[in-house]
Amino acid sequence: MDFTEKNKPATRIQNFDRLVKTHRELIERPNFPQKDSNGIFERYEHPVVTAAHTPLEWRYDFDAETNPYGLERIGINAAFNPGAIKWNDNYVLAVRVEGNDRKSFFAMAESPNGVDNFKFWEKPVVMPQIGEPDTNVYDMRLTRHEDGWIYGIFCTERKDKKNPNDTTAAVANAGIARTKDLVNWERLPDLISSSGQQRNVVMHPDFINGKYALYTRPQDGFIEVGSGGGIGLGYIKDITNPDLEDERIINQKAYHTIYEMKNGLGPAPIKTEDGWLHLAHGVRNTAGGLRYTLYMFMTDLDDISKVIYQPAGYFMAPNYKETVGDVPNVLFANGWIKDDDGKIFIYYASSDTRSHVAVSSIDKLIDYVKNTPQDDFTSASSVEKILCQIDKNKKLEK
Ligand code: M1P
Repeated sequence: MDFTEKNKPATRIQNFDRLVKTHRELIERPNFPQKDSNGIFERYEHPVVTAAHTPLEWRYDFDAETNPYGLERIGINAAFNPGAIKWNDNYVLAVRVEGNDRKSFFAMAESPNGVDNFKFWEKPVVMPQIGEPDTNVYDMRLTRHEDGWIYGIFCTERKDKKNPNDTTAAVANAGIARTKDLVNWERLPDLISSSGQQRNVVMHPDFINGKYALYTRPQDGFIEVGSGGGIGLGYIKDITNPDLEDERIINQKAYHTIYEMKNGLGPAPIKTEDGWLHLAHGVRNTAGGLRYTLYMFMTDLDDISKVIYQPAGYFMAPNYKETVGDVPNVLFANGWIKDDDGKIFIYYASSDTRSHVAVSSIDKLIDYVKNTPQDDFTSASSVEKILCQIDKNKKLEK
């Protein structure tokens, strides 16, 4: 915050010092791993970014003359679904910031250690508009591509003009932008695909046979995937004319699983010696509404369309506190960072409200993906696996 004399208003609002103190205390609050862990990952105690972390200058007019009551002028409702990237040795999140007006935009928040002290950059991202303006943008996945650019692929949402009288009817597609500095963005045309709508589109970091590879989630409607759905994979020859070819589903929805209703890829996959490690979300319906959990799978290094491991069930589900928020019972992740020492920072959001971190390592996640039993889709086979493990453990006791 620049509080130099030059920028100082004639008289500041009377609550200025208190606001600054409370904000600073929140941002500088240390964050520690929670005591309970399943060994696979460690959740951290506090969310890393919330609406209250957004800069005071975005929300308050500090001038007592024009804001005599010291009121918040521009409210921020939520800060969630962040993309993530390691940047100049720091951890940078491309946060989906949502105003009280329900419009989302992107803003970068940076931390020196990945778990606390996340500070927003001075200004939100100014996303160039080409063609029909976006009504709303969200859920940016950042990919450092081997072509030298950093791509941000995000959902762009606009009114469905085919249903002019339905004020809730929308069309979702993938917006594509690229940058070299995370500040100046070049907007490319939106994804051209044969599906009615697209969400959860993610760019693969390497060229595949000289083409850009994109993970997709084709869907018939805005919320319902309908006859579409599943995580798809398609290819683009020229990213400045992003015409998706050969799209096919590589990770299907399946009856009576945590991804029964829909699924979608999270961040770009991480390359390991054993395969490409993927983090995704799965959605099932319940009497209490949709439930979003995170799951993992691994694809072949030589054939990125081939799933070679997929543990049964979820990797992470909302804990009690995380179930509460604007859209309850949701965990969603579209950002993670792998450090050179193998540490993995998984950035996830709870209930479309706030952003958290969980920490693991590449070795643990490979072990998790390869050695957690896969789903055989019946209760009897799940019992069978428990019995096998009991027997194995019994032998150890003798
Ligand atoms: O509200 C939960 C999530 O719903 C959508 O995800 P999906 O398309 O997979 O259902 C997105 O709007 C996402 O931002 C949101 O977190």
